[in-house]
Amino acid sequence: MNRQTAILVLGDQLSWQNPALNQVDAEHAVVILAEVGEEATYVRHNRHKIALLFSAMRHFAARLREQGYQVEYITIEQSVPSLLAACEGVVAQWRCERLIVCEPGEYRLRECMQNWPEQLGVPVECLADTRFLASQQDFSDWADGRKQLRMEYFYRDMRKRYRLLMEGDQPEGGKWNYDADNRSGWRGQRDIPPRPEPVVDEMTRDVVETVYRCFPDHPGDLSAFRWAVTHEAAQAELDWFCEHALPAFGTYQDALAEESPWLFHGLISMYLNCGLLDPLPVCEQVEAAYRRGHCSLSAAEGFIRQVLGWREYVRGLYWHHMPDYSKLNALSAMTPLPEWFWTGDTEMRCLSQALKQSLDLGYAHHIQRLMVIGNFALIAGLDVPAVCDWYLGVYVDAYEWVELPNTLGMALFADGGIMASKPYAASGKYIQKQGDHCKACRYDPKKVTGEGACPYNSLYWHFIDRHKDLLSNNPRMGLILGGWRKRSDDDREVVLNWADRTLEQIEAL
Ligand code: FAD
Ligand code: DLZ
Ligand code: SF4
Repeated sequence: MNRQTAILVLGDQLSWQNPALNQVDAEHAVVILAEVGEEATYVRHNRHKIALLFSAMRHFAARLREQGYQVEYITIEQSVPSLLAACEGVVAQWRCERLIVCEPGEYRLRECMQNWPEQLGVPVECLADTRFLASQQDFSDWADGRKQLRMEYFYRDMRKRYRLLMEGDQPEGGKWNYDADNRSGWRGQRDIPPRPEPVVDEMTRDVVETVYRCFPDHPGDLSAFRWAVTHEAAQAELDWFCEHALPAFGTYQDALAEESPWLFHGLISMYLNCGLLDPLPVCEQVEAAYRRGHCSLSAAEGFIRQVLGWREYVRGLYWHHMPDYSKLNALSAMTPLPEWFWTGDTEMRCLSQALKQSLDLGYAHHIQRLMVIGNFALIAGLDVPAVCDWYLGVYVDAYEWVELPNTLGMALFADGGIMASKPYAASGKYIQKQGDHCKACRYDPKKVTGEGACPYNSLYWHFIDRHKDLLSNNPRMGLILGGWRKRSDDDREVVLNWADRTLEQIEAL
């Protein structure tokens, strides 16, 4: 048996646009897809994420076979420990002369692959990932010589480059950004459309059973498995979103609702990030919905900004700053993660709901990730690597290129402001304004100290006080710091003492 070229397709590269698949004719290649313990357990991955990838990998392998590819598919039950071991076996079996792979999305794996030519005894070609709209070179060219790498300017360039929501060389409607229209809180103003029932086929049922058996200690309630595992099914999810949720997406983008984990969000990051959807057609479909009058400009712009702007920007930032970025801890945050991060058992209603759905469903929307969980981690000073590993493990859409800048940079300000112009720290007042959790909570968002006071309140001021020197260089923090300094010493002491007490009892909150 001889196939000259082995092609490794990683679990998050399940796309016909994968450049490794476009290098050689099917009859000369053997494609490797491998479910391996090392990838599944390098953090405590949610069973939803493992099941989504294993099932999508199995479906993609079936498609490849239909297209005439020879596929070597290794299941988790074969107990091949690592991707390298999987490649070793196949390269030897088929006497391959080289291995081709599209570059992985995580630095960790890219580093490992440096040694693969020696370990495998054949050349390894690692191809640039062409499935993003800005290459690493594009981002570096944009970043070079800039003092600050703000997303807004990157996004404007991307709008011009891809001619999305443009009128000639001007932004559609005259403004680049309609963020100010996208901040409504949730008070049950309208019906939230029910999501379609998931279609779980036999292949997915098998995977679910296997994942329960092989990953007994991981979080994730797979009785609620609802993810698409093929391109067509992911496209159907996007179609449903454009039809039913997009019109309200902008308005309620920052809302927090007791009644729904999804609100009007897209639920497409998991598909974009594993290759089942490509970003440009997604943006074009949303623009088309606006052009035919189906949604407002602020809804379409709000959505396109996330995919064309934030998603591309965080990836650029990751590769621009790695490997040093992952070690940053600008605020020296080291408090151990409370145990309830792994159960959701806290009486803080907003947090309990966000944690529970993250653990059970593998999903939380942006404001839950940023302003509920991330904000708590920031103001309580939780250990940065532990928080990042938690986020990387828990979400179905998490890969380090996207998780790390969002968590370490945006939520925890541990990069000292490379990503965010000020820390996203907020008190309970913000959470109360954005949603309806507080009504159902044992804590009172209006109380700062004393029995029943919302923990976010005193912790917020504790955060401001302990970082006042660092924050005083930040013009956007001037007003808040000024207000804090104007308060009497006694007043400040009462708040800080209560926050200390709250931190001492963090496990019992
Ligand atoms: P929607 O609200 O419908 O948004 C549409 C799309 O825009 C998303 O699908 C996503 O592809 C993109 N997008 C929006 N915001 C961002 C962003 N900040 N960075 C990158 N893409 C964005 N997103 C991930 O894909 N993987 C992660 O591991 C991840 N970790 C995060 C951690 C923290 C602390 C925070 C604050 C955000 C994180 N995000 C992450 C970004 C964002 O929260 C998710 O992309 C979004 O919640 C996914 O749900 P959705 O598809 O319903 O998004
Ligand atoms: C996340 C993940 C998991 C859980 N399992 C596998 C796997 O068994 N095989 C595989 O090829 N990929 C998996 N992945 C995705 C990889 O971790 C991902 O390709 C790298 O982190 C690079 O982004
Ligand atoms: Fe969250 Fe505080 Fe509101 Fe409770 S009172 S839901 S802890 S913000």
